[in-house]
Amino acid sequence: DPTLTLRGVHIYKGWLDGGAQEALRDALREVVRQAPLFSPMTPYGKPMSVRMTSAGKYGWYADRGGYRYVPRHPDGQPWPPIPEDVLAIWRDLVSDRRAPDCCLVNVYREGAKMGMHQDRDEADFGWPVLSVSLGDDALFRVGGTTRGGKTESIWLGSGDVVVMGGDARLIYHGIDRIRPGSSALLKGGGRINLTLRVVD
Ligand code: MD3
Ligand code: FE
Repeated sequence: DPTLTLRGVHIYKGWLDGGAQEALRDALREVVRQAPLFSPMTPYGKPMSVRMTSAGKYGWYADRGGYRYVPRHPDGQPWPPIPEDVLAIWRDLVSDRRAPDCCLVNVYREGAKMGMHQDRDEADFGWPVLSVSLGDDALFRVGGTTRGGKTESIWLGSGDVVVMGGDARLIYHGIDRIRPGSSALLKGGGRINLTLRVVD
């Protein structure tokens, strides 16, 4: 059962123990080796402060032409496979009948943030989105299904897993800031967030 539920968002505090976090970190090092991090461009032509890459059938990509899922890294190669440890978290908390198509890897250094947005580039909002936090703590903000309106915030720590399904699937959410130095998991500090999604 979730540790707590905030506006329909289910939060599993400390779902991954230290050893599982280290194994995931090491598997992601291989993903980043095969699919280097890049800074997506916003429609305004300013790069996002979060660096990204993906694993799976599709990766999320943004440039001045907009946001979309694409089958290849910007360097031309297909995205690497989603690590087995990551798929196991999805099977345990979401479904063993369908695997996710995309594992988006977001990397936050000190000062990086993600503005309030909805995740609506997927074909079927019936599938939840699952998020895994690794490394430094992050201040996660959730609102409602329309822009503006009241919001609530919660700190996410390393090993926490969040599942957004049902009415929560289309809520506005973002990351206001990270707390530098709060975790020793990642050499050089910072935070990694994985989001798993069914795309098509
Ligand atoms: C609530 N990432 O990649 S994960 C994203 O920590 C994104 O990097 C943030 O938002 C991060 O799109 C937040 C938590 C999350 C992810 C998807 C959601 C919360 C969500 C979809 C619907 C509602
Ligand atoms: Fe999002």
